[in-house]
Amino acid sequence: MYKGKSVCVVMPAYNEAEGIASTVSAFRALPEVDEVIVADNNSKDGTAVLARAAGARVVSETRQGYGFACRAALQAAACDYVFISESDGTFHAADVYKFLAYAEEFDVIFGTRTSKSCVWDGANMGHFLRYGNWAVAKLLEYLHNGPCLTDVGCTFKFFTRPALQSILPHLTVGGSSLSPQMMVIAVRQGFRCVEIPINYGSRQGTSKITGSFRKAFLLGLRMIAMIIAYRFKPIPAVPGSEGSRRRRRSAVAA
Ligand SMILES: Nc1nc2c(ncn2[C@@H]2O[C@H](COP(=O)(O)OP(=O)(O)OP(=O)(O)O)[C@@H](O)[C@H]2O)c(=O)[nH]1
Ligand SMILES: [Mg+2]
Repeated sequence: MYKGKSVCVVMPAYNEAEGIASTVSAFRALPEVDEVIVADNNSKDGTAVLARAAGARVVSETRQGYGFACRAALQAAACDYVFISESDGTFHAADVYKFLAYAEEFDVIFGTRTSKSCVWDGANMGHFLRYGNWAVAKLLEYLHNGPCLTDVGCTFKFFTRPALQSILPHLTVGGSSLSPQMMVIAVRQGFRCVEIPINYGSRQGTSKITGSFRKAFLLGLRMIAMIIAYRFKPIPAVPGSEGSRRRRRSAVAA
């Protein structure tokens, strides 16, 4: 609980036996975190058993893919404040407090791993990934009138329950471009969004997405195509959101 709000952390997991137990335990060790939910994505290495033993609630997602697993994890969350993170030990559990510091002021908070001073030795964040994430985030910011965005691939994010309930039905990506889809929908629905720098460390276990230059490059292209395509899709601001108020103010002014 944090100031009367229940808090849960959800994470997708695909063959993360090496890091799952320590990752779950680190989040569970925070007194504010009420529940950790792991969406096991057909792991063959005992990830689900290890997650359960470490105290997580495990849900299964059989459709293979980062997006499918994240959406299953988010669907299972019933807390007031919902974090999404990763099960490979790359993020620091204590950074939950950085998000919570903004939780009363914002509906959706995105982490960014592109601040050099927060990137630890051994983290998979070389020049290509850092500037690539930054450039695609700037495209998203510009085309969708977002707040300052510098990392389109950071998978540590925070949602208030009403925002998550509104965003979830719009999520369609089953693969690795889910992160920018969540960002586009949150911004376009008019939720109060902000981005904050968080620590990014080395991963436990083997990388499945951005460990290879080719995979990361192709993923970047898919993200760009999606961000551009969404520019032409109508996504009305949710009534009562900051975006709808902004629009109403300009309508009154006109
Ligand atoms: N790639 C992939 N990841 C999945 C899948 N299902 C769940 N995941 C989880 O999604 C997260 C993202 O995959 P990672 O391999 O960490 O990819 P990444 O974060 O881009 O790269 P790293 O720098 O190695 O961490 C991990 O926690 C996976 O366990 C899946 O089908 N494919
Ligand atoms: Mg990772």
